[in-house]
Amino acid sequence: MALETLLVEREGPVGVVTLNRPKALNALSRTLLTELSGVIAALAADDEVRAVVIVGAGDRAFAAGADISELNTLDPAGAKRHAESAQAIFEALERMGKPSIAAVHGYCLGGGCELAMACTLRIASETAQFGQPEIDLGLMPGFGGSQRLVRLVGRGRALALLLGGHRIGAEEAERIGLVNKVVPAADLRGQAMALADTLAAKAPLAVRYILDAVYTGADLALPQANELEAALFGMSVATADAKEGTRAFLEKRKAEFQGK
Ligand code: CO8
Repeated sequence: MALETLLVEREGPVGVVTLNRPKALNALSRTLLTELSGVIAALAADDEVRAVVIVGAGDRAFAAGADISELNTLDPAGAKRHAESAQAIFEALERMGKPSIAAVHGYCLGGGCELAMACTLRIASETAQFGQPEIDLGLMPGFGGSQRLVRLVGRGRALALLLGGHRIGAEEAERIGLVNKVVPAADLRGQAMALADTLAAKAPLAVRYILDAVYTGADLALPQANELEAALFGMSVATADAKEGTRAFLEKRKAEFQGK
């Protein structure tokens, strides 16, 4: 598939997706979202891909939001459809069954922040700036941001960002739990790739079950969430990788996981 707005590369078991509209600060146009949908489906289906890293092209932004030039022509019904379609794409990313890492530098705003939040983990360069500035356009987030931000940083902090529309730096984003780690700008890609390689070497079925337990469990009451955990734990014990992992521990050697 020829892509206009994304670059997709493979580095060993890691799929690297570059948001590639640097002149528009990698704003998430309809074309980009459609291409992202296809790329996520392909990466999810490829058993050799064990982790995904998403980065922004150029030196200024991960992504500065949805493409505003496309937003002001939307009618209410079209806007709802657009939001639903982007939400489905971000859900597909979140529920891909393998970990994704947003490696964030520069602006990470609006839909860009919503995309980063749909990734499993976020690493930020010291230069990164996060925010949900939709309010200053007379809008609100529509790609899941009002929901994922609350889940990541808590209601009070989420409301302050959603209603304030202001930007916060990488250190504050780390302090409130919006990002997992802040690194020097020059180390961003290297550290994101190193983390992706570490996750890619884990037992893939156990990774899948943990992601399922966390994301599905978050929407359940604790007793049902614990039932889900027990069921997934039983499934993890049934894997060849669990036998290998426990045997390797007892034999004092490194486990060789096969994804079975
Ligand atoms: N969309 C389209 N183009 C953009 C965007 C964007 N979000 N952000 C920047 N650009 C473009 C600019 O128009 C400019 O293009 P050009 O060179 O052709 O004029 C280029 O990128 C560079 O930007 P600036 O000249 O503005 O650079 P500055 O350094 O002056 O400012 C900022 C950088 C502060 C990041 C500024 O560009 C900015 O405020 N951008 C918009 C940020 C924003 O409001 N994002 C939220 C967008 S709304 C959203 O994400 C809603 C999601 C839910 C939608 C639901 C749909 C139904």
